[in-house]
Amino acid sequence: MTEQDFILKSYDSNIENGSVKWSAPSNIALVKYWGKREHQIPENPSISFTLSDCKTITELSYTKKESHDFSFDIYFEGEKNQAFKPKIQTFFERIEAYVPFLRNYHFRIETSNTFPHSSGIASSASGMSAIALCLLDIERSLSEVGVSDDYFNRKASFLARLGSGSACRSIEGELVVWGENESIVDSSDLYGVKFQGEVHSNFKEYQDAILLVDKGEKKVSSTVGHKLMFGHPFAQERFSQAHDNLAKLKAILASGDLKAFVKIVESEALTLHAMMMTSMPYFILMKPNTLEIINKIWKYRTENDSNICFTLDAGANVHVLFPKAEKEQVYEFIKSELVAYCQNGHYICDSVGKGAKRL
Ligand code: 2P0
Repeated sequence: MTEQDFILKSYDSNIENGSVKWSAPSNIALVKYWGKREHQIPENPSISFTLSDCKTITELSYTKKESHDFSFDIYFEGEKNQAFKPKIQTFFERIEAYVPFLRNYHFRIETSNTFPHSSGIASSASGMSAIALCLLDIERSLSEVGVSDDYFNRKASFLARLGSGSACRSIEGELVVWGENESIVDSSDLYGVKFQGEVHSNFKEYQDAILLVDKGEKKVSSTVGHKLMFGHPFAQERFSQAHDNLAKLKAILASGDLKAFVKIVESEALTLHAMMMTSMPYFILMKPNTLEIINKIWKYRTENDSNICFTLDAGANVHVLFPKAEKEQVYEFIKSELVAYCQNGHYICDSVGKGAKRL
């Protein structure tokens, strides 16, 4: 599909008001997106596990108005919020061509997260996908032609991408690919697609314990980090490595080879941070406790013949990934050895989920 396929051509402009509500999950990338071109086009493909419990819940109420400027109010966890306004304004500007009714309504956006606000967990993926889904739901009510579920999900992902790249991977579960790659049929730079390959039972209900090492605001935003991949000395190698890793991961997901999975996933996390450390200007988002945890995970893995591994987002927190079969032992290990490195002893227990839901 191309951008043209996502332009809403005709709609019923007589609907006065209404309200829709969606929950959308966060996701954790296994092969990382780092580097983008204009219009939120990724430099390389990525694949992520959709999470189950870390979610944003958004209600979008709309009331007809004269068609002039965009008009919206945001309430975050019950309180009127000004801080998110510029991001939503930019989002509306980017998507207006595809959802032309935006100027016809005043929107009241009420949103909340199931995870703590200042946890260092990015809410842009779940937040942008939730609002994109609400808009698509409104579009479905206004549209004069029926839309298939497939189109609905693709357009929701397409809009979410224009809000925040990784958000396009937060519509469906359990694994989502974003970015063209030879080994993935139907993959696209424009939206995320549900991974259709075979997935071995080893990867079903995979666990993700998110260790909150640092809940503070990041020193360098992801948007700035992506930009630093322009002219980065290792960029081209990195982009082609991501293509290879995705193809390898596809085979690993089918075979159930947990040892090979661990290698790809940890290498991707460290490569992501290596790109940050070798950009100009360079920066480090890991903290001393991030490294303490990584070393403890490696020790535990060797001593217990475990398949536990870690991955990192653009921050200091550690996502500890492990098969469901190891759940009990790994949580014992986390409680006895890793909690000490978490800020205020906080961590979140999550697992792979099935995607967004209409509420
Ligand atoms: C990812 N991250 O694949 C990578 C790995 C963080 C580390 O996508 O500028 O918030 O909104 O497109 O999606 C975070 O970047 O950036 C991200 P924008 P986004 O999940």
